[in-house]
Amino acid sequence: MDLKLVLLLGCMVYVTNAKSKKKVVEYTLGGSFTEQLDDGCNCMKYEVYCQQPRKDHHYNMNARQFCRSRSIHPLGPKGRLAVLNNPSIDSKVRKFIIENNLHGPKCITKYGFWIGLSDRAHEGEFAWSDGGSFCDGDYSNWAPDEPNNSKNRKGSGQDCVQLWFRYDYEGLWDDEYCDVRPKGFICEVPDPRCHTA
Ligand SMILES: [Ca+2]
Ligand SMILES: [Ca+2]
Repeated sequence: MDLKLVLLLGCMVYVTNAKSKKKVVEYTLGGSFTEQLDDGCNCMKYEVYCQQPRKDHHYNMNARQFCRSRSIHPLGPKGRLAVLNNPSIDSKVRKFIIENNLHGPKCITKYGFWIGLSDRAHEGEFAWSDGGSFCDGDYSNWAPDEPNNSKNRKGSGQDCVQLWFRYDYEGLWDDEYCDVRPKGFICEVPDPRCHTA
């Protein structure tokens, strides 16, 4: 191999490693469960992660990217922030969090978990992380007076949705600032063979 090319490759590896080392943020898995999908064949694994470290900064974006990197097998389909677009899976996830006390201080202190719903692209037009639209009449589970797109802390408002465990809301939905407070988050990871581990 040409010496220049070898040197160039060496530099590229070095830079990539330096970058990835800088980016590594550890997340704590609070718990997970696997659900069989309606097709009777495939499954979805739901992974509940505890609150992000404060240094994560771009909180929702980093949670989103992390979920997109998750897979059951290295070459298997990738995950995403959880799509809780029906009452069955929405209530199962909230129940799992409560039964395992993940809404308490052992897992989160900032009251919420990111899910895969946002109106980041167009204000007021929410969409799911799998590309699914969120239309009038579709299932929703908003907390009272939400989504309110509050601008108290940031002029651009609130565009990222959390399961909210503040007051007596046991995981009702709230639009929240995407990068003001660290949150827990919920990934869904396709599991074509329904592994339970
Ligand atoms: Ca908004
Ligand atoms: Ca709100």
